[in-house]
Amino acid sequence: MAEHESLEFGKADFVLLDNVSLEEFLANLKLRFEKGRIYSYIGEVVVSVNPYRAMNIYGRDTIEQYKGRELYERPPHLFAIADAAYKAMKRRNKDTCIVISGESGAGKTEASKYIMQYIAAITNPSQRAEVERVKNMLLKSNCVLEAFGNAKTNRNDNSSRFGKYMDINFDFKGDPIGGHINNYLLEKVGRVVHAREEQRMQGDGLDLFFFPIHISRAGLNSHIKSSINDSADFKAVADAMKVIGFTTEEIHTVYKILATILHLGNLKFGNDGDVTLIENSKLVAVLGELLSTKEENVEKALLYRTVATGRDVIDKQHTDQEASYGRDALAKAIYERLFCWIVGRINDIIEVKNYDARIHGKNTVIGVLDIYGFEIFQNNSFEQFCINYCNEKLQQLFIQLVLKQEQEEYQREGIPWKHIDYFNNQIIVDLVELQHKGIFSVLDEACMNVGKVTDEMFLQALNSKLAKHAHYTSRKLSPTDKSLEFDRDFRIRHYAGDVVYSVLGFIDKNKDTLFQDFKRLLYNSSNPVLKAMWPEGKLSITEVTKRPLTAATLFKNSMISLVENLASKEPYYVRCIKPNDVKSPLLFEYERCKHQVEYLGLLENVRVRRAGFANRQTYPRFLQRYKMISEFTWPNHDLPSDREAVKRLLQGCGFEHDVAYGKTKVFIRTPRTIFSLEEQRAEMVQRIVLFLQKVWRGTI
Ligand code: AD9
Ligand code: MG
Repeated sequence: MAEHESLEFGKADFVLLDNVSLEEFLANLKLRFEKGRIYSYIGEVVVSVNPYRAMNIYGRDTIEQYKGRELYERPPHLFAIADAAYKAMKRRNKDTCIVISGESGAGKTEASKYIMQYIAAITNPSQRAEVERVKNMLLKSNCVLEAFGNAKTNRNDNSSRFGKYMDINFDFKGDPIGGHINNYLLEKVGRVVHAREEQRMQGDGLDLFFFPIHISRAGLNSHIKSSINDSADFKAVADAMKVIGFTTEEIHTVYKILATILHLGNLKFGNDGDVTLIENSKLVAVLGELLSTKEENVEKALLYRTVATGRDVIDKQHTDQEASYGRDALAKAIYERLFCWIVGRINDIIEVKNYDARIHGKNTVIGVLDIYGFEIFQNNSFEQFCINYCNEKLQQLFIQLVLKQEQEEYQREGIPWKHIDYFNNQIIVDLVELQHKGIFSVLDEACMNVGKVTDEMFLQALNSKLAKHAHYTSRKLSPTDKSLEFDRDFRIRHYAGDVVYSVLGFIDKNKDTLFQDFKRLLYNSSNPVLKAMWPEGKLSITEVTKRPLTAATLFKNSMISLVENLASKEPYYVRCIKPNDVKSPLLFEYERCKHQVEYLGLLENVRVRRAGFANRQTYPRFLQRYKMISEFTWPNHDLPSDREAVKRLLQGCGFEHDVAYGKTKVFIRTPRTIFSLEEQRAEMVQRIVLFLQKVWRGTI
């Protein structure tokens, strides 16, 4: 429970609500938002509402106020949770993680950055140069990843199009010595192939890389325009890359790849009878230059594919449609490869080096997870499906851990536990990921079929397998359902709401194939950086036999290992809420917030926490805070244990009925008891202060 806040700002911890109802919860959330109190607690979970304005609460002075303090000693803040995770790691030698969730635009990425900044600010008091270097790298890496991995969407101007999990490693002193980033599925369609407006790229010296001035059909979308295209920001990204340790050659290759993607977007195909042609063939020479390969090789890879028929290898000409498809696949693939390569290079540079666990003991970790939030667009496709599945997985983890932890604590402390009902979204997780029956399996099966399988056939397979599933509907299964407009739609009832997905593109995106010819083209580049990005291009056509894992399988596997990893650490949670859809700092859209509070399970969270005991503290800590209110404990007690002393204190105050004594902690059921203890404490503190003042003045 946070003190130093008057009730004028509402209740700092939702556990203290008089009644746990949706109405009271929202009234409190709204009041706090309107008073500029964007953070609150549910026990140790931070609830955050996006303020959509600059808040003066992240500066050095605020950091100092949170450093080393207990959660309830200061008003709710991200810094408090970061400090708690840090303390747990340092004092108890535990790996911890901070899981930030909430829908698109709710403030996850901003929160993750403040958390990192806080950790950077409170560590390395002795200013060791190597630690400073590592911290600088960790912070700078964010800037680079955002430049390449974020984009403007309808929901968020700076939307994360990739999921990021970052481990920070600490030495035995608690100072950062390195880190590691895992990135998850980069959503690249909106970014590379379907840009909406004409775009320009500007920046010092970029002419060298033949950046096209007008990009008519495709290009990087407008976020790159506002970050990378603007020369100042472009320079900031390039500088950050330099600081991290990218070589000039590497940075130039990055420019060249970006220029390649932009030029590919302008490439048009046509045909002259049976012959497929590149209409603006001048571009091919530019591409050859950018990719450090011969013009004719580029042309050939764009227009032909090599196929093995028995013993023979022949060149088969693409139709102009196939060539267009290949061009888009190439643009997406090199963008994704570039992104993964950047992450890999950053990892090489920030990984822990020269740490000998035999001498210094195990190095411990704080992980910070910032992933793409739940999304509902006008048109939802495979990417939204993956992103929303990811959010289901995280919700499942929250349900399990928050309940599990609570349950375990009661058990550990020998206190009886009563089960609280909540919606368990496992059924939706299963709908997506279950072997043989889940949507991913059905999709993989469709993709495995030889012969032409269409998206519509995939939908039929879903319908026949999932007709009875409570969370699945399609137009065929529910012809009168107005939300399902087209025969190619299916709808999932997600924990966070209904989403209608169009199956168009599912098969293609899941196969995520790139013609081998392109891989060989890039591998055979004389630019060593580019070549290193495409090792599989080494294989000749007859050597390529293994079917690569599908996008869905890769994503599912990465999610499963992410969840395993998080579950193995001590988790801390930040639950972000988006107050409105118009990015307004003033508007608290009641229905939108209500919906989020509901699906995030926040009310259940409060109930579990209270069911429960609103407050728990170790015996020594409790005494430290309240010992002045009882003659048995002030200034010191002579009872055999702190536990006994706390018992005597609480008996003396008449709270015996409202508490339980665990092995190491006292559990207090109702918030009122805590209030009352706090009041008595405040009164005593004041009396003591008055007394001391008198002593000082010499009147006693
Ligand atoms: V997505 O799932 O990546 O699309 P996020 O990450 O949840 O989403 P983000 O952190 O990017 O959202 O926040 C969106 C915008 O809200 C930011 O660009 C800021 O303009 C604004 N925001 C969020 N948090 C804060 C804050 N603590 N203070 C001020 C904020 N502005
Ligand atoms: Mg984000």
